[in-house]
Amino acid sequence: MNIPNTTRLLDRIDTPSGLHDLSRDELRQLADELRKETIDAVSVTGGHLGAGLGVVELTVALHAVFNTPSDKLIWDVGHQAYPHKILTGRRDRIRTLRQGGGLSGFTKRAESEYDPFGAAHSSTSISAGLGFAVARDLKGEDNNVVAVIGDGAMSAGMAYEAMNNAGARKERLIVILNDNDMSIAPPVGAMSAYLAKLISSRSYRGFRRIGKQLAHLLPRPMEETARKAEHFARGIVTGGTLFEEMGFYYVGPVDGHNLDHLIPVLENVRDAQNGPILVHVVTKKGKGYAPAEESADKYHGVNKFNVLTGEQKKTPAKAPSYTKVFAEALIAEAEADSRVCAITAAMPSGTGLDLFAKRFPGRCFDVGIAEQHAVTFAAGLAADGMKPFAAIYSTFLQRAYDQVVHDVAIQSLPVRFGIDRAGLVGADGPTHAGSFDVGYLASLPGFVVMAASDEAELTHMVATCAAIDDHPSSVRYPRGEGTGVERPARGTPLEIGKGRILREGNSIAILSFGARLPECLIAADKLSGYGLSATIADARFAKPLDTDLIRRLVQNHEVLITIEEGAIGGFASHVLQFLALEGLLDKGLKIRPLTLPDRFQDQDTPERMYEAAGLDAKSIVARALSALGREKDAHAALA
Ligand SMILES: Cc1ncc(C[n+]2csc(CCOP(=O)(O)OP(=O)(O)O)c2C)c(N)n1
Repeated sequence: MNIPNTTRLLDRIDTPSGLHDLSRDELRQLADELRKETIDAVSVTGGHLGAGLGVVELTVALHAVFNTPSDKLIWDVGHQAYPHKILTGRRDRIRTLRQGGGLSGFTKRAESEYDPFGAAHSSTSISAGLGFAVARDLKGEDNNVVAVIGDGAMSAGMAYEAMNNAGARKERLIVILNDNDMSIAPPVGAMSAYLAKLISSRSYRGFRRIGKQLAHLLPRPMEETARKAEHFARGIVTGGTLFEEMGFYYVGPVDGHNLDHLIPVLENVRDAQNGPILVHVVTKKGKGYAPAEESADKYHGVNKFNVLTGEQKKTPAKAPSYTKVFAEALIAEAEADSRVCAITAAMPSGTGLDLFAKRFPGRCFDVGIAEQHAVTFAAGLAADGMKPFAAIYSTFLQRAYDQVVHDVAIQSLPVRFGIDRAGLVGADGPTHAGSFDVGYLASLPGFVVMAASDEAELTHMVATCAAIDDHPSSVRYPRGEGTGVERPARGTPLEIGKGRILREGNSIAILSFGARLPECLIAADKLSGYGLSATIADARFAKPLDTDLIRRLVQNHEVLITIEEGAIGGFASHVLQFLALEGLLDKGLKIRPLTLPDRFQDQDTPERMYEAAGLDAKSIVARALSALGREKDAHAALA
């Protein structure tokens, strides 16, 4: 990998069309340079590394064979697209990945014409690809459409819905199944076992065999050899695959790190004339970088790191993460009650359930990237007397909304939701922000909706969820470290629908729902500098609301500020609805609902994002002063 700077091919390539004239040897060299560049870039930005390293050769081969951007290349999830970004005119900004104002860590339409479809949530690429293929045919155009999907992403229902649709239609669509035998954690499920069986039962296919396989799809008259190839391709010789049964031509398995195999196979597939084709490409997550290849998670997501040693930069934690607190609180509940069990949708370490699984392997279920199934599976467990906790990030639970409504809420089943990554998440940006869960859960009759303001509260709320056995319930908590407060080994169930007052004042009431509470306390201190005393309350519940508390706050204060780490339509909407119906807004109350802004915020540090959202202490102070007509002071407070 020691390539003298003067002969670097990467320096000569501005767009992928530059790959079309390179020899095979040059493409191999380019792949080495691309791998090195990806490692160097991620070492200074942090981010997703293992997935990108695994597709370096595939990325080079795809851009060498296809003609992007008129051919559409759709990466599933998009976390493996850093090498693609480097080759598609974004190399000069690659060290801004995931930073404020920089490149997104995923594919993004607004960023480049080479990203025809944005992603970050998994398993969408085949559906989107079919949309592109149908649109192309309706418009009478002839470009190729290529969707690259991982084996982990193949655990989601959406992938099968798309194949079911595409396999019965006849549009030309190429699906590359990038099989690295990893999700974030090792993959789970029958499909994963099936793919492993396919690989172990067949040797890698080079272009000669693939060429035969595809012969009859090539633009030539049907000949005897082609007819034989038809038999061959349809699995009469090799045994049919699940993909063939679903109407795809299955091609593979192909060694995804061998350009001599990959390129001719892709050329054949490109020139095939009709129907959906699935190319099974076998790769290694973290390929070509020893620390990644050797680590358990293959460097799925990393902090900044030392390229030579692979050692990641760690800022010493001042407090445990909310994720860990959730897991420990849940373990404490499970120790006390054998009916407590836990479900994750392919995020055992992200949700802390890896800790739970260590203690209670038989009561922890990783269902794969299958949030919809996870929720209805939990509903089934609840319906038969278990106490399931579905631990799912706010953003990923969006995908399972009908299951939450139809299978859980309407049946009033006591499924407990541990909603991690609630609020802004920083570097992962708008696709991963936990903005909407309060809106979409608190609108459901009978749901108990809580938000934790610190680790002790989270511990109590987990206990509260465990105790609620006749309704669905949820507790949301943010990404990252807690406040460092002491917490009990096991929580005590809270009184449902009751908030708490932390500080009594008289002119301004600040009612917080969630983890902005420390900012509210800072704001109260600042307000005292303006001669104003603030009451600080922690609502704890968005549903049911603590109406006594709200009534008290509006009766004794001139200004009421509500604050939450969520979009419009969440906690404040419920407060306003209550106040309006009770006529409490008729008497000149000055109320200021602080929510996330009505736009998708691009990635940055969480602090800067909250500042931009107006949910930091300074903004709270400014809002309060402005509500009192002290505009000059408000302006100064923001400085
Ligand atoms: C709906 C959804 N749930 C969970 C995730 C979190 N997630 C990101 S990548 C990933 C694993 C994907 O595995 P695979 O498709 O095999 O890609 P690889 O990382 O191995 O290249 C998961 C679970 C997600 N992006 N989307």
